[in-house]
Amino acid sequence: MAKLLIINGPNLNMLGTREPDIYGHETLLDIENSCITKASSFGHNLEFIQSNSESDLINKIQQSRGLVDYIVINPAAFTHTSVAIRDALSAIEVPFIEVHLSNVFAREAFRHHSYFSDLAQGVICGLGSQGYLFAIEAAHKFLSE
Ligand code: CA2
Repeated sequence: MAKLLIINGPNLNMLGTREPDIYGHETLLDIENSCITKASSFGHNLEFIQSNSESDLINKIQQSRGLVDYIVINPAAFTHTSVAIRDALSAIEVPFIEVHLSNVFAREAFRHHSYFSDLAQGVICGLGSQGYLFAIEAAHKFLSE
C-alpha cells in the first residue's frame, strides 16, 4: 500500500458553484470521493487537501518528505506564479503529476507557462476531473514497477 497525496491550490474549493463551463459541475468533494475510490481500488491510501494559502501548501509539501510516495498536484493559479512551491516540490524528491481541469493552452497566454511542468513526471490538462483519476492510475503503475 502506497501513500498518495493530492494537493489543490487556490479557489478550487469553489468548484461546482461558479464557472461550470470551464471547470465542470462537480464539487471538490465529489472529486475527492472519486479519487479515494480509485486509490482504494489499487489498495492505496490517499490524502486530499486544498488550500488558498501558498504557505500552507509549502508546509504540507515539506512535511510530506519521506512520508508520501506520490503527489498529484493542481496548483491552480500558483501554477503560473509560484517559484516557492516549485522549490518545495523539487526539494522533497517525491515524484508528482501536475493536473489541470481546463486546457490551459486553449486559454489566456499567462496560463501557458507553468513553474512545475519541467519537474513533473507528467502533465494532464483539459480532461476535467478525469485528469485526477488518470494521474492516480499513472502513479499506481509507476509505484508498481
Ligand atoms: O484548469 C485548472 O485546473 C487550473 O489549475 C484552475 C485555476 C487556474 O488559475 C489555472 O490556470 C488552471 C483556477 C482555479 C479556480 O477554480 C474556480 C472554481 C470555480 C469557480 C471559480 C474558480
